[in-house]
Amino acid sequence: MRPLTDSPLARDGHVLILAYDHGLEHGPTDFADLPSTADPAGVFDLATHDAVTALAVQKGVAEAYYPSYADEITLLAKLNGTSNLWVGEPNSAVNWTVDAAADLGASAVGFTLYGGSNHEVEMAEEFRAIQEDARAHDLPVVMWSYPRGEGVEDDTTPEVIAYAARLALELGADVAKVKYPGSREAMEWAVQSAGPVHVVMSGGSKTDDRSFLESVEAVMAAGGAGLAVGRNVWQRENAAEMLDALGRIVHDGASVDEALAALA
Ligand code: FBP
Repeated sequence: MRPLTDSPLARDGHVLILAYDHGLEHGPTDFADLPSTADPAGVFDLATHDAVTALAVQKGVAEAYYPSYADEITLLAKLNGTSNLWVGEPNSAVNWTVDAAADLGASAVGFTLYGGSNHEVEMAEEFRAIQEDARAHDLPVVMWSYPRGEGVEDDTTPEVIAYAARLALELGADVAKVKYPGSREAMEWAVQSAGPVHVVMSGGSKTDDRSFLESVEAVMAAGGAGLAVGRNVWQRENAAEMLDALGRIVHDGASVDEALAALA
């Protein structure tokens, strides 16, 4: 387990990952309200913001854009992913090997595990191979730990999110990316359950400024390491200002009211 003080994913122990794998996971509808967001270059530009500690993208986007940004951006290679066109039990194709991601210059790798899916067993076995390859390359591993499928009625209850965080520890991830379980107390349970694994919140669909920032503040107060966020940043016209605000909470320990001052 690599502490965040020594991790390429963090600054001073705090994590602010910008996620942009939505073109695969959700499709172009995520770009419809702000069509400029379909262009990866705009999001790579955003990821050069001081507050961002890493950018998570899939292989094709990384191959096409990362070489031009290699000096400015820490690449988190998202190794598996599935389109929204898939209708079966939650599952995720492994699209990228650790070796190829390392060759491109990735500083960390990410993998989605759908605990509770009928495909959990094969996904956990795929994770094992990736985790061991990542250890060989000295790359930290972020688990998108998203219980869902037939075995999971509600994927954001405190019990499910604590279990999601624990799965990351049991299977050997360095960082657990989990959905917000609705309160600081529930997030504390997730953080405790993860032991030495660092827990970050998954951003979720775009919501109003205050509610979103309050959830981030609660995660930090609960002992979380930060967040990995996509739509709540780049779906906003004022995305850079939102990163200013997030940086204040995640890196500087500011309150929501102090952070809101960054949003004109
Ligand atoms: P958001 O902050 O936009 O929710 O992005 C986080 C993320 O994990 C992305 O990496 C991924 O594309 C998406 O959420 C998956 O969301 P879901 O599977 O819940 O629809």
